[in-house]
Amino acid sequence: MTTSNASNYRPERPDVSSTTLERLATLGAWLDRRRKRGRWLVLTHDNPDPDALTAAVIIAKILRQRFHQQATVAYGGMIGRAENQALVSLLNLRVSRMRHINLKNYRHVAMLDCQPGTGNTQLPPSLLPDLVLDHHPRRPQTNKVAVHDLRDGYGATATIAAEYLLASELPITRKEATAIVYALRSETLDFSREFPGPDRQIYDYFLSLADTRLLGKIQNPRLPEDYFRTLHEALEHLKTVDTLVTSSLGPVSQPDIVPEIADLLLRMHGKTWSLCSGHFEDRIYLSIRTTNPRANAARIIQRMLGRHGKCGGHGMLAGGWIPADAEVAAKIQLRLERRFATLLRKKPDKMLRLDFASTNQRPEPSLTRSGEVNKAGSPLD
Ligand SMILES: [Mn+2]
Repeated sequence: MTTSNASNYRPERPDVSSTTLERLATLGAWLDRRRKRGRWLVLTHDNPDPDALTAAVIIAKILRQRFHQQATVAYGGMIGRAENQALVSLLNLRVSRMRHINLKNYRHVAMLDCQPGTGNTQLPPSLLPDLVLDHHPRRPQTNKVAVHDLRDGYGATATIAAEYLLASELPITRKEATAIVYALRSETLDFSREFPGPDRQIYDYFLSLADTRLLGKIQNPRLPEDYFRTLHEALEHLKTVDTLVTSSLGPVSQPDIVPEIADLLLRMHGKTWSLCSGHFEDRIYLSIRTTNPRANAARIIQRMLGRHGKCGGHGMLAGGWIPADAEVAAKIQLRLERRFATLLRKKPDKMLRLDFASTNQRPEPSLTRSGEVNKAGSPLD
């Protein structure tokens, strides 16, 4: 076979695992026993990321087209990142905010990229979903869910959903393929780490079906002024000790900016752990990142928050929140920073402010006699 033109290259359709075929059949049989057509609420975790949004949209399609159900995708919180907003708008993902949803109108609930009892969804604790697809560690309540498929070796829940899509033999649109590709890229941080699951194979196949022009637009969206304002604030509140870097933000306009800053801080040379926190609607949100593939970020955040908060994550990234009024937020954030340092065996008293403003002061440009800015010495555009 010759593949002279890259765009003609089409990887083979990945084999669908027997587990996927079995679970899809289980879901079908379970629905058959219910006879009546049900309305499904397909729920992501709060402040959903591309993985959760994509998995939910794909599963809703399968429920509609393969099982002839009615399905609505919904999420709590906000879609904050500009990339994620672009994902939804450019790919026309049909998703609703939970505040516009009346739970009573739904017979069934599916949970994607999350599980019951974690406190990061809008499902009341008294209600149990009927379907759960997730790649996070198993929670005890999930054992009571009628149909559940947990694969913690997978890099993304969207990979599980993509397998279901292949197994359902429904036609795949370019936009769906694009969403899956973006979900896998962002969730695996561009495959910077290998996963034992079939993520890479699924990714390669769906990339060949994706719209790369739209993908580019999603990955490089226009950023609101507010993003730069928060970035500025984050840079003014950097602290570091040894390989740790932290930033505590005041009130933020949307909680997703907290993990976004944590991601950015981790890129700082010589740093292997980052922590960012910010206050939003009576909660302190915090995110931890590490470059160490053998670390357990989820455990660190759990120990930081104790019983007061809710959190989740994996080895290299974790996030969570604790309730806090605006007046006490800064104090608690400081305590969290110190606890973070202590847990990673650094001395909290050695944490120093990284003050960019006082170093590297750039002289004000001087005006020439004609009133023009003298550009001498500045690099050419
Ligand atoms: Mn996920």
